[in-house]
Amino acid sequence: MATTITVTGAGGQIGYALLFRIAAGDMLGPDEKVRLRLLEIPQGVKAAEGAALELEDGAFELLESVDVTDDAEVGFDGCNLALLVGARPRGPGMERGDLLAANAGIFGPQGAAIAARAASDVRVTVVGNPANTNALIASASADGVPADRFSALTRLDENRARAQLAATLETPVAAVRRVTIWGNHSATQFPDVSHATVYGRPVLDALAERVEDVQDWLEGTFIPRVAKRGAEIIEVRGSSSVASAANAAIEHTRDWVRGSTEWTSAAVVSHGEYGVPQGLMSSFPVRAVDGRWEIVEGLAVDDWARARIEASVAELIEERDAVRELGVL
Ligand code: NAX
Repeated sequence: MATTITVTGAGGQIGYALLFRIAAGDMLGPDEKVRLRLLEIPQGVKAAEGAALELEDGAFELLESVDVTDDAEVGFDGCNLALLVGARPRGPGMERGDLLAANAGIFGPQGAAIAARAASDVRVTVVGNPANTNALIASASADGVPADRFSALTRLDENRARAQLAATLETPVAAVRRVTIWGNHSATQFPDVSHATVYGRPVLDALAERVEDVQDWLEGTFIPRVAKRGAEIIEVRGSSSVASAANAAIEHTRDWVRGSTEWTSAAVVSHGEYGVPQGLMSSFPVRAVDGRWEIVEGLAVDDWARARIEASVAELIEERDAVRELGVL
């Protein structure tokens, strides 16, 4: 049996970077056949059709079929995995309320179509921004689908944080583990190294040998660099992160399906862990066990870290409340 994977925004940049890697087996492994459903809006269908032609030319042996559609009911029919990439970007002068309303108009109906048409084991990775709240909207609109089948991507932030630590410590990135992103996938996020290790040793100890004042470095260099990396990429590259975002989406979904022994970060529904209000889609340290994200519990959080987490969670609460005012939740 092949896995049916729906990619929304498949005609866009991240879609283009995702599809070929999925077809090549990078997400589900070399033994799992895949069927791709490319869901676009009418203006994006041509680009998705072009990608479908190239997928054909790739002669990927794991790829059983590719369908392009602008109908969500068709796009999510029988889908086991959905990557929700297509979203409404913030236009010039657009207020947050308008942005949330526009995205509620996308993720609400998509959540409903997932509930109506997807397979009973569906899992949904939300990439399109504002990713946490879009995941909340989709989940709230998917009657009968458990909220833990929805998660939003903060793996790119985690990867950025690990890479910055590795560069500073002059170690391979593989040696750096247990970096946590808390809160929202936005500039308020809290990249937390307090439990991170390098070759099994606390990162904080290793940093103390490299930088003059670890706390200053974290607050003045590391956290802003990670949180604003998206803007840095736009400035240097002239376009937003694409391949790194697609890579993170693949790693996130791969771990979710196939399991992860080490912890990672993902925005998942809160049951009140670490004081995050129940029902919010907030980023936590997680492990994937038997196809489910489990929040890593019992970590010590000091006052400084708690304040950082609360600041990001406050933003998620504001977004949720703005969406509630629209009558979506
Ligand atoms: P693009 O503008 O290149 O592509 C978006 C595509 O989505 C377009 O082809 C558009 O036609 C399609 N689309 C819009 N509404 C749709 C709908 N209702 N149904 C299906 N398709 C729809 O953007 P791209 O660079 O691919 O980025 C996609 C999203 O990822 C953006 O929201 C972006 O902000 C977000 N990102 C999220 C990241 C994360 O870590 N969570 C990092 C990268 C990226 O910034």
